[in-house]
Amino acid sequence: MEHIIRLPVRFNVVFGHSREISKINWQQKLKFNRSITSQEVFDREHKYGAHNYHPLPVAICKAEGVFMWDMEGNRYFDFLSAYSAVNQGHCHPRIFQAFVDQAKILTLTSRAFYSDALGEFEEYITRLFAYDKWLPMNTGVEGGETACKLARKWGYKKKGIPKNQAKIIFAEGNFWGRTLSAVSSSTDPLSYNEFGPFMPGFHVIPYDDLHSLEKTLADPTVCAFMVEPIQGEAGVIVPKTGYLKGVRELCTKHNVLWIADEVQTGLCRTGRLLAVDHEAVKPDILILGKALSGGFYPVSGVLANNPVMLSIGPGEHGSTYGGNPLGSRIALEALKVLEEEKLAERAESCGKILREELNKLPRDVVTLVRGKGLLNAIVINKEIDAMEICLKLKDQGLLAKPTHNHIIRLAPPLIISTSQIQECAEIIRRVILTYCK
Ligand code: IF1
Repeated sequence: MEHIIRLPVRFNVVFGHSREISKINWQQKLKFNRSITSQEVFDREHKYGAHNYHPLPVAICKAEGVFMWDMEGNRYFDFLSAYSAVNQGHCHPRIFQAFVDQAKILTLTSRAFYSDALGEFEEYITRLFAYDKWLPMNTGVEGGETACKLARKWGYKKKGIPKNQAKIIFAEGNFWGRTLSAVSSSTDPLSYNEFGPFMPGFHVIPYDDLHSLEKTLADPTVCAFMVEPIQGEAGVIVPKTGYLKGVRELCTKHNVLWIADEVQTGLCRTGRLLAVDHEAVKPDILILGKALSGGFYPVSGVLANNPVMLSIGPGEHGSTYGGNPLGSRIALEALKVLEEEKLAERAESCGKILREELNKLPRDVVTLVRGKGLLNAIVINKEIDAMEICLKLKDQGLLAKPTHNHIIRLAPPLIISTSQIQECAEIIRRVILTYCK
């Protein structure tokens, strides 16, 4: 049965993108509201879709800036940002425009031919991050795969590692995706159990531990150390100040490539363009994804200088969609938005306010607050069910997801305003206070 959904008063909101939003025809957008209920959405996905996720029971049918709406027209603050893919806010009008403009002209050539868009993007991104070259892929995990392949090639060609003996070192608690390679380095049984046999040549050492790293890197068959500057999936684990500098020094000393996985921490999320900027260090291979397209399209890739990047030649790596003109134009605009809207500065200042407010919460419920910029987490007293808290937050108009049972990640789009951050901190406080004895 078709019926028009009447919007509650709170639909008339002030959007994160302020005046620019007029470019999107809001009336038009509302027409996409479906005539089914949230429950029907849950049931249909459950019936026809694989059961590889356990989503929060909320069915989203549209989003704008920092907000999402469900089938019944309830509005929520998005405190997940699609795992940091929508740093620029949902449906950013400028990225949307770039998307539409390019989609009308040329979307895909494959890399069998040149396109005018790829080189333009490559020039921009390599200048922005000061690397010689860009290798484009689509998803974050492909970025990780690419980095590992580059490191192995470099290891054999440049470091002189004997055939098939190259080792790549990872940190305990790492997460870089779901492929067989990625789960081969995982220390989370849920990720790797019964998916073996695993990729050989992968080794794991403790995170935030320079002593273990130094011992491991002395092995001349090690070609790379891959690490997240802040571990996301592990529960927003921030290493000690000086860790990244130490990693840089040790990798240089032992002629080992440092691969930084900035798929989640990169692109202004932590209050700097890159999380490694907090310690002013430069990885040999930098992996980017997620927010590189602001949520419009999967765009990922790696940056490296010539000695590393040119160790791979034609036919040795690639992807049908990698570096496509549509993705390239979207990513170009997504990067410009980050810069021009000063989203690193906003993440830094809003993050400070958020952590300040969260730190006022009773310690018997919120035992720890951690994070950088707008990549944050609260650790909940183990006796309390974090999922239940998230359901209460949802009822109060804020969407966040628990991880590892007792951690709640708090990562809104970076365009959030200071007054909105205050409003959200108040929602979180209200919910947390219901657990005080
Ligand atoms: C899922 C968490 C986030 C990543 C880092 C590479 C990738 C990711 C540092 C791969 C992906 C995701 C994917 C998402 C859950 C998720 C996640 F909950 F596991 F912890 F973001 F916080 N490197 N992270 O965090 O990127 O191939 O997915 O594009 O559902 O698996 P991808």
